[in-house]
Amino acid sequence: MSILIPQELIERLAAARRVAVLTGAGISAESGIPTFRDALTGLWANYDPQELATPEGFARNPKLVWEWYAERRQRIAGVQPNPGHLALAALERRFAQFTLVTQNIDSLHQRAGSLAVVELHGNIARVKCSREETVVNEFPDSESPPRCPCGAFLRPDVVWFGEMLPAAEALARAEAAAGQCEVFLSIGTSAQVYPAAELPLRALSAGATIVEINPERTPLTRHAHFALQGAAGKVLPQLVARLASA
Ligand code: BV8
Repeated sequence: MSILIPQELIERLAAARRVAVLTGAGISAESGIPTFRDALTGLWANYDPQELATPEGFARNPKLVWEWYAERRQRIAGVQPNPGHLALAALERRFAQFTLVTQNIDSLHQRAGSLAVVELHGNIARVKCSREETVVNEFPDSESPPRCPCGAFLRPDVVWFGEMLPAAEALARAEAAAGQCEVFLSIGTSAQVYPAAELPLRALSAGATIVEINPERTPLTRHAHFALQGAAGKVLPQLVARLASA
C-alpha cells in the first residue's frame, strides 16, 4: 500500500544540500524491537519505563534494571535492520551534508550502513562503571549487575531520564545540524522526550522544511509541512525511489 508523497516534498528534497534526520524507537519497530512505550510487554508489563530507565530506579533495584537491559540487548542481537534503516543509509549518500540523529540505543542505523550517526542517548551495547563513568569492555557475568574492579556496579552506557546527555559534543552536533538544514525529517518518534524533541522545532524556527513520518499524530504533527502517516519501513523506500527519479 503506497503512501502519498507530495511532489512538492520530492522537489524540496531534490534541491536540498543539507538534510537532518531524528529517529526514535518507531524506526526499529519493523525490525521487531518494541517501541519504548510498549517495550514493557510480558515480564516488564507492570513497570513504568521511566521507572527503570532512571538512576533512582537503578539505585533502588540494580539487578532488575540490569536484567531489563540484558533482555533488550539479547533481543537486539537477534534482529536485523529493516528497509527504513537501509533507506536512510541510502539517503545519506545522496546529500552533501546529511546528519542522522537517533534517540535509539540499538546500533541498527550503523548496522544498516549509516555513517554519520549521532547517538543522543548512548548505546545499549556499551557498559560503563556507575561511579567512574569509564566504559568497560569485558566483565564477569558472575553477578547481576557485575561490578567494576573499583567495586561499583556496572551499568548500561545509556542516558537515563533525569541525566544530562552525553558529551555535549553529540547534542551540539545535533543542534547545529538542526539549525543549518534545509529539510528536517522526524521519523518514528513520539516527539515527547527533551532535548531531542526540541531539534525539529529548532529546524522549523531556522526556516527548514519539516517532514514527519509516523503512523500516528504527535505533538510535532501540527508543525510539520509534510506529515506522512505511515510506517517508516514502507514510506522511506518510496521516498528514496521517488528521489532517484527526480
Ligand atoms: C535531560 C535511553 C537535563 C534509555 C531514553 C523532570 C525531571 C527530570 C527530567 C525531566 C523532567 N521533566 C522532563 C524532563 C526531561 C526528560 C523528558 O523529556 N521527559 C519526558 C518524558 C517528559 N528528559 C530527560 O531527562 C533527558 N535529560 O533532560 O537532562 C536534565 C538533567 C537533570 C534534571 C533535569 C533535566 C534524558 C532523556 C533520555 C532518556 N533516555 N532512552 C533507554 O532506552 O532505556 S528515552 C527513550 O524514550 C528513547 O530514547 C526516546 O528518546 C524516548 C521516546 O521514545 P521514542 O523513541 O519516541 O519512542 P516512543 O515509544 O515514545 O514512540 C514511538 C513512536 O514511533 C510512536 O510515535 C509511534 O507512533 C511510532 N511508530 C511506531 N511504529 C512505527 C512508528 N513510526 C514509524 N514507523 C513505524 N513502523
